[in-house]
Amino acid sequence: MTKTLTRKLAAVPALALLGIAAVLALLVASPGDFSDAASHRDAPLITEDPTADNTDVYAFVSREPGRQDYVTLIANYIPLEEPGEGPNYYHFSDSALYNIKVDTNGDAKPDLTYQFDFTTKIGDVTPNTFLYNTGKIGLPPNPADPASKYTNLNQPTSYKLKEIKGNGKGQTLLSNARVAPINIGPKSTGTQAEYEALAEAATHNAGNIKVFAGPRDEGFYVDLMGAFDLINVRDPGVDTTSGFNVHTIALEVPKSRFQAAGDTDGVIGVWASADRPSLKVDDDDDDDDGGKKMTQVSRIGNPLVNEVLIPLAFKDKYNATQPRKDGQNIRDYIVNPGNSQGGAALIPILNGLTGCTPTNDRTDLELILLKGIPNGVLPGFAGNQDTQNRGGPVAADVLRLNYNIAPGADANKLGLLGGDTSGFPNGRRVGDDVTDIDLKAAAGAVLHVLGAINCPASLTLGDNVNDNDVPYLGEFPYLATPHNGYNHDHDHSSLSSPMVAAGVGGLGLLLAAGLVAPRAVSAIRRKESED
Ligand SMILES: [Ca+2]
Ligand SMILES: [Ca+2]
Ligand SMILES: [Ca+2]
Ligand SMILES: [Ca+2]
Repeated sequence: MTKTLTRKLAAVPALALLGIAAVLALLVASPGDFSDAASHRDAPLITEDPTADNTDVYAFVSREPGRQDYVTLIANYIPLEEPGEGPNYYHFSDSALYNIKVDTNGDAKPDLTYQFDFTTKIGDVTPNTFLYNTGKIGLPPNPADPASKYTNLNQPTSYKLKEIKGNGKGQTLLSNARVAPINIGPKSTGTQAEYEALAEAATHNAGNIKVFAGPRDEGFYVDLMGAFDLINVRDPGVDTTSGFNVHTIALEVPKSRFQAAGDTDGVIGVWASADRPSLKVDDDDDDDDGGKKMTQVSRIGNPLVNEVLIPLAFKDKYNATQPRKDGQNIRDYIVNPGNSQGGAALIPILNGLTGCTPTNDRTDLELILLKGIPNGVLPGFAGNQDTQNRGGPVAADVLRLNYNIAPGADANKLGLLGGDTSGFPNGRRVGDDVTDIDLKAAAGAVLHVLGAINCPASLTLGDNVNDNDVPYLGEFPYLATPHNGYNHDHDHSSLSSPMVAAGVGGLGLLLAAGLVAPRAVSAIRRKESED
């Protein structure tokens, strides 16, 4: 792969490549049908700005023993970050704001925003070197003080963390808090255990909230290389993100804090974003006429929506708009992709593979991705709340978590589709195989198990990459130790293990029955009878 292509690939949010591949396939097949989108098939705007590019967001009840009263929220940035990219390693941008947002009352407006504002000092030990560190990086002298600096670190990054309420009032939770350094190599950061000790010193306590910021292993595993080659599925697939890192912000927040911010039913909606100052140079003097007004340049909720369901022509606008507008802006792309986008959209493409995927009237996807699962559908959902994971009336692409569900003892990577109510789309855990879940669901798996359609091929879809390249942590911040810049590879040799067959458990059947509720079933049957 050429450097240019690698960089483009690195800049595109993971699953976007599936969508691009689909579009390319159509361009090859019938160029005349897609002339408008052809002008948009270059990387969307945010791919020019990887440090502000959201890759994934996670929300789940903490799985660490004794932490069941807490929810872990994680947002990752910088797609396919090369661990050895020195001497000026990737770091959080000083001019961006990084946000994890929580809606407690279902109106798709944030009631709690956790906002990270980073500052990197270049040449903090000495400006008279080209190096990131001037010796082996050591633990801060006063680890209990978040502002105490690592030793020999010549480009330290720190941050201010604010918690902003729905009314706009904020409080500062941390100031000058250190970010974990890059895992450079044995001379700079020692053994893996020594590096992880450095990283652990970047987990801070802000009252009863735990906070971490720094590099981590990219926890999202997927065969982008196969997908990008015109959906060239292989078995086993190749974990394209193997050996790459991301930059992570993570919080562990007590459930009581959501309740204090207005949650009454145990359901929260979570999304992450990045903001940049909007710049405007409008006269010919040398003054900077740009204001300090911040503009959202990236966001993510569910791990499918902008990447594969939103057409290229709308992707930049998606990143700039707010979830509360999703009902009017993007619902039609999700529910009626055949009508709104035509044959080049993912779901019609999947129909080309299965021969049985409905391309319109996808109320099943509307419930999973935009509205949440309504009350009474799943007996496995615990608590006395009046919803399952439906947070409220406003359709929005946010990750909905019912935190009354305790973590499952044997987590199924297929989440709800595998009968595990503590996994995606009830929140999302770091190891959930969202590529397989999303592809199956988009192809009609939920409708199939209900019996609304006969589409067994939908159950077989997946990228045949079934696990991360390195083990996740069993404790906060859960994502694995970042790959070492000096000694890492992307050779994918760990992926020779045979594919694990994906099953749909009994609870999955119940889910399907509820999801497709009478409205969706009748809509699909009506469509079929018209055909
Ligand atoms: Ca709200
Ligand atoms: Ca990984
Ligand atoms: Ca709620
Ligand atoms: Ca997979």
